[in-house]
Amino acid sequence: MNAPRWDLYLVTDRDLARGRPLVEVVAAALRGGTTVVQLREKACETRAFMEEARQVLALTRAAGVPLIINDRVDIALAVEADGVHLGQSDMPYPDARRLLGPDRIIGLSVESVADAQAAEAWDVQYLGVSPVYLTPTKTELASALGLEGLRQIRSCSRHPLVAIGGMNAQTVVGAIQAGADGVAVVSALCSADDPAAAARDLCQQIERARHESPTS
Ligand code: TZP
Ligand code: MG
Repeated sequence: MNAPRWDLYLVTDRDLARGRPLVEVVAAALRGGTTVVQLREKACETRAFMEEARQVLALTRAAGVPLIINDRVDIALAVEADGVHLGQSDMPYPDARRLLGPDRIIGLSVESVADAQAAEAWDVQYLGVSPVYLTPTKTELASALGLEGLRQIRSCSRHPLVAIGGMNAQTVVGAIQAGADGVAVVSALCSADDPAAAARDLCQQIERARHESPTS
């Protein structure tokens, strides 16, 4: 696996896939240029989660992009996924690193400048800056960081930043220009009429953001 590119990071949600099999949505998103996939299952039996992870892993390996498992260090190890994503209430980073070893990806959600400062001590591969905007996709979120919060986290963190929450073709430019290395999306890909076309569009917006100054 080459060094990961965080540009367009798909977080899956089977309930938002409009009845389509998740693997179909992931395959289309990869065709459109998605650079990371996180499998996120909140109500799935372990065995079904593992079977799905193995199917998605075949797709991500073929595309040369990392597969990250949300929360479940055990499943990431069992299926030999590329890494895990941890929230602030999930397994602490040092324990996850001990189990996963030095080479697997560990990403961590940060919801405040204080969370990002605490993560300076850890060799995480990226921080998920969460949420930039409030979103119907995850309703238990208390408040949004906004672009100003993202900028503040950029200024105090050495890690790559992936912006999440309300990211879509209209909002990604602002997030990249505020210092995000990439954007993570759920509904903008899982619920798109054409996830491949939606991914291509998002990739174009990300490239545009990198080549335009914030005021132009
Ligand atoms: N973590 C923070 S916001 C969020 C998650 C999983 C959901 C983002 O969903 P969407 O549809 O991309 O706004
Ligand atoms: Mg979690």
